[in-house]
Amino acid sequence: MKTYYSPKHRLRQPKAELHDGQWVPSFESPERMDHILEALKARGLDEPLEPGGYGMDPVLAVHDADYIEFLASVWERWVAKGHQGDAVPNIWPARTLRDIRPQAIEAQLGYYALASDTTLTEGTWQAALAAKDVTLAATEAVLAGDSSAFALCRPPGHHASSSQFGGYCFLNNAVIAAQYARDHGKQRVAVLDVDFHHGNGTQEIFYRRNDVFTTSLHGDPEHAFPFFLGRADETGAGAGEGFNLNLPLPNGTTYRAWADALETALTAIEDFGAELLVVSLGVDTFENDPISLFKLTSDDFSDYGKRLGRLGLPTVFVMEGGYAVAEIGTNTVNVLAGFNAER
Ligand code: OKP
Ligand code: ZN
Repeated sequence: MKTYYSPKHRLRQPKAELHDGQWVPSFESPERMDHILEALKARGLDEPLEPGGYGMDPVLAVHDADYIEFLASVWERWVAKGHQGDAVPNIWPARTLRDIRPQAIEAQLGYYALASDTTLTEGTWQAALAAKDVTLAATEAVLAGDSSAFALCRPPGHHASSSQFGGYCFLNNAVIAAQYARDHGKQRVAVLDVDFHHGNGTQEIFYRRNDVFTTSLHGDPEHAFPFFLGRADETGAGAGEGFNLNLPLPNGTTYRAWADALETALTAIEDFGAELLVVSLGVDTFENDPISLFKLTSDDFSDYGKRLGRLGLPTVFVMEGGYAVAEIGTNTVNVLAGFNAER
């Protein structure tokens, strides 16, 4: 399995994150990638490859043009206005206000944000662009005939919607991959999201479509971020009715129940007739993850990697979350090695 990676992710170095009422080091850190690279090497997986450039068309195929213009220019505008620190959204067109887009950058930050956990920083846009190129390179490898590929990217993507950032995400890498596969010959594509958090952006972008099946196992949004999307009754709309499957699970879920839900998702992917699978690979389901609530062990990641391998589909793995930094490498590589063992 080829791995694609770009050191440009380091250009995103968020200074801090407001957590439990305190500014703490950001959970979504550059060091996450170092630990995964180290584990790939230690376990004898292939050396990472650097991606080429894929331009903006694959991005504009799934994100709104005004949102992309905002992301591309926000840092310069923020600095030009004399602001010193990182840009943090803190006012929204909330339910009791007007749904309008004022010109002030402080207002646009909220207009284009879904949470204040995600700061905009000097190199964020360059890092996000590199992440989508890493993902597109992995997708291209699978479209060219590789059985699978791994996009080792950050920032992650699955919370990014057509027009909003948040949950540490800016461009939805998995969605960009799925759409790219649709535009390059695959008729039916499935996105399986195994990150602890619901992939609200992935759901939103494909919600009205029947050519991309989306399914997500996640902490019940009654108790977990992103709270406002991810319930089981969200099954798609219009032509997309029946093409979104949410499998919310309670706090404290262990592997037995998680693996049952995975089988439900895999069966649905087979019934759909997927020709290519994109896996939003978050490993924050781990028992010691600092911001998540499931209880998977490192061995469980190997087991579900095997189950994914047995599905037999061309598969693009796209890195999402995972914040237990000391174990993120082991858990990620366990999935990939388990998958490889079945191919
Ligand atoms: C991104 B991904 C801690 C909570 C802040 C919510 C989690 C975003 C997770 N202060 N943000 O799905 O792993
Ligand atoms: Zn997550």
